Amino acid sequence: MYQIINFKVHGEHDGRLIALEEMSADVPFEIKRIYYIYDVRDGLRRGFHAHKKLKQLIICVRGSCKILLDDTKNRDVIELNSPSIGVYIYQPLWREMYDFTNDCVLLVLASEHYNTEDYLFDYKEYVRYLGAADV
Ligand code: T46
Repeated sequence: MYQIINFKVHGEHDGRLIALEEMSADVPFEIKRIYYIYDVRDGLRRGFHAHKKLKQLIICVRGSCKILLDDTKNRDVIELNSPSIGVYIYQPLWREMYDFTNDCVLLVLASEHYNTEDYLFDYKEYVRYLGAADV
C-alpha cells in the first residue's frame, strides 16, 4: 500500500540536488498537482483521512515530521527527516502527520487534481470502503 523510495542525490561539495521525473521509478504516476505544507503549529496533527484513488509521493524537503500509515491491520510510523526519501502511497491508507519541526516543509506530488469526493474522512467509512472495494 506504500513504498519508501530513496532518491538519487547529485553533488556533494557544492550542495546537493535531487531531480524527480513523472512516470519514473521515483514518481510512478503523472503529476497533476503539487502542494506543500509548512508553518505547522507545535503539537498539531494533520491528515486523518484516506484516499480512494489518489496516488501521492510525500517528501519532507526541510525539517522533519512523522507520518502514521494505518491499513486497519498494521500501523506504521515513518520519520521523514531527509529530502532524499519519499513515501509513495498508492492504495487507500489512513494517514496522520505529526511532530512537525518548526522548519518542516512537506512537499506532496499527487496523481489527481484536488477532489473532496476522493477523501475518506471517517475511519469507520475507511474500514467499510476497504471491505467493499477491490483494492
Ligand atoms: C494528504 C495529506 C498528506 C486545497 O484547496 N487543495 C489541495 O490540493 C489540498 C491538498 C488542500 N486544499 C485545501 C483544503 C483545506 O481547506 O487546503 C486546506 C487544508 O487541507 P487538508 O486539511 O486536507 O490538509 P491535510 O494536511 O490534512 O492533508 C493533506 C491532503 O489533503 C491529503 O491529500 O494526503 O496532506
